[in-house]
Amino acid sequence: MTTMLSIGTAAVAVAALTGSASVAAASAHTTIVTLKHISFVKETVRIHKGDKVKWVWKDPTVPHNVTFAKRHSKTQQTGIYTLTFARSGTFTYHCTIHPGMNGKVVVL
Ligand SMILES: [Cu+2]
Repeated sequence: MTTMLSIGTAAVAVAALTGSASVAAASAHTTIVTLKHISFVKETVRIHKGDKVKWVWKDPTVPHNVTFAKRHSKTQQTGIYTLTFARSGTFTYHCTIHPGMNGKVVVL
């Protein structure tokens, strides 16, 4: 009885250690932009070189896309799209379906 109990405790300790190790490995930041009410929220995000932006679709009945000059997501109603920004600069994007639905990523 006592032996079984201590094995269980050891297993929990190992799981906790693994969890904290994977958090430490993720050094780049991810900024989330939501597609909601036919707009990008937030419209302008500021990040650093090597960081990611993750767009999350939350307008369930309206399709959108994220379109940059050189890259674009697919048009969809739910899902995500992630890009890593390796160079500094200001990158504007828009949704090709909705005029005025614009966003900007400023990479410092
Ligand atoms: Cu749209």
